[in-house]
Amino acid sequence: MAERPYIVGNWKMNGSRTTLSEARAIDRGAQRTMKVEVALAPPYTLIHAVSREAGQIGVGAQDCHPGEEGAHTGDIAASMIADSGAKFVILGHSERRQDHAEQAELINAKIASALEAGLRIILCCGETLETRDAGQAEQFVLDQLRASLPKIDDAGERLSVAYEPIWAIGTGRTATTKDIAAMHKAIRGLIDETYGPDQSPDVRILYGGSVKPENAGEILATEEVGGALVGGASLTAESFLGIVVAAA
Ligand code: G2H
Repeated sequence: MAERPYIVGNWKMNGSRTTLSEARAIDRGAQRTMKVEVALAPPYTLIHAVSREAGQIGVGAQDCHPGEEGAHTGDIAASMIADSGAKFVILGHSERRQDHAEQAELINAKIASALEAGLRIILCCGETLETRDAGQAEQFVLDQLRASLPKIDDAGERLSVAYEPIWAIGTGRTATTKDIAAMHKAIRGLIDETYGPDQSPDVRILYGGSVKPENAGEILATEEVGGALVGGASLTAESFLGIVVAAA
């Protein structure tokens, strides 16, 4: 079993609210809490600067292009992200699936490219409220993962899964710990089947969706929750480090 909880900030496209000085403050705070693995995915424009200065936190990207290089105006390849100092990439986030109509085929190409570039992956999954209300959440999430879990021998090293119910993202609503536990248990079952007993215990399953200092302790104490992917509450060092402390 992965020993330390993994707390990852996803700064999304929050412009002036995402600064190098806030990243420095997060890094300093993380140095006081070695029991937790802390990471941050700033926008592309800050990856190089943050990774040059970071002493403690892992730095990653929020997405990558599936190709290695070429004429793709405005896109960033996984190898370029790795060259900037990033160590991981978030893929399959519901905001990418929704805003850019990303589906498994594209996400899988991105995963392959990221792995080739030596990056670790945080693969996101999660259902809509409609799907949950129809009683199909578990089947939907497992199908999403079945379609994208990479066939690799070192999943324990390279892969985390983030369960983020779409209806809980940025809404202030969180899933109940009962719902989280049930979904994470189902995901663990699939990861066991896919990667076997040697690798599976080290694949962390993160929860994401309105995690904040006030609810982090309870969520992180839930069975099979190996950490959190945090959006809004990662934008200030104060609230993000509140979550880190709750995880310790
Ligand atoms: C879910 C999460 C981070 P928030 O997208 O990935 O964002 O914590 O703002 O719900």
